[in-house]
Amino acid sequence: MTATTGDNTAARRRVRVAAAQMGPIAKDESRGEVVERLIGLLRRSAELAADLVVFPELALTTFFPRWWYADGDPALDAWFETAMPGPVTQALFDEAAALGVGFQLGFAELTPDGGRFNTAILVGTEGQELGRYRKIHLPGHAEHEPWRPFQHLEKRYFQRGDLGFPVVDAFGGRMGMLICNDRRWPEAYRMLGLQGVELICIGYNTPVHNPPAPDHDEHGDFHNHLVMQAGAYQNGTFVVGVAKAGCEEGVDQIGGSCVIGPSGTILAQCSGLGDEIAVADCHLDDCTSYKTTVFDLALHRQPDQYKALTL
Ligand code: CDT
Repeated sequence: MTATTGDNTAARRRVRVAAAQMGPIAKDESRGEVVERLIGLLRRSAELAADLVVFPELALTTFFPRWWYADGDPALDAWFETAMPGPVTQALFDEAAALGVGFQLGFAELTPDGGRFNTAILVGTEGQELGRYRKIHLPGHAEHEPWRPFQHLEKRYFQRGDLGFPVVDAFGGRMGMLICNDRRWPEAYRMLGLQGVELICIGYNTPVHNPPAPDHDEHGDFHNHLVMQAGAYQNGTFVVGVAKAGCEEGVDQIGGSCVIGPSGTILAQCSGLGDEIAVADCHLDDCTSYKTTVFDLALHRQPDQYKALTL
């Protein structure tokens, strides 16, 4: 665990953020067991006086898109949540409210009308949902590809998010969410940057090995930080990136969960591949010098020259 603290004058807006990395979740680990792990991370974060705890993408289950399921297979439906909170996850919301800590949680969402999304929610210190984001950049493939050592079937199991890139004013600042592969796309950060975002929460599950491009594997940790640090700096915002890490059902996933400042530098980082917390104070007013000078978006952007971006 690493910790950074800065001065805490009343004039400066400060949110203490815990990047709550998780180690692997086994395929047969129950929701109840996972929620107990999440509650443990929540309590440890509260002991560190965190205001906001950020959990990974699809934090309630193993990363199930690595397996093929035929349409309509009830085993696929079992990975999805039909209510949030639901009967099992309610305990997490209750504990957060009792501790007075907010959190961001990723999960697979099955809506009443059959919509399937890779979703994250932001929950306030009273256990109330403040905002919801549904992943827009879905990686991988839609058909079974047996040549792969493991599947990445997000394009099959999820629809593209239909909520845009929302921001929500909470924790004394302007918050946004992205999910995993979104973090590799500058447009995703910029959509939030254009709305004045000051802190972006990002959960991820990233295999070390990318079967279609194995030559990228050795750069996985570098690429992870490269894109998040650039996204932070180029939009004058804090970024909190949180992994589900370690060897999950035979697939190694990267760690490197961290809190990044608007300078683009890493303020705190997990060191291992298991359940671990990295905490940092995010002084949100530190965003201002970036947002009002080199990345004054209203002053310096040249959108009429960017038309190809929306073709
Ligand atoms: N979960 C997720 O989005 N993972 C992707 C893996 C890319 S390789 C198909 C990522 O961008 O980390």
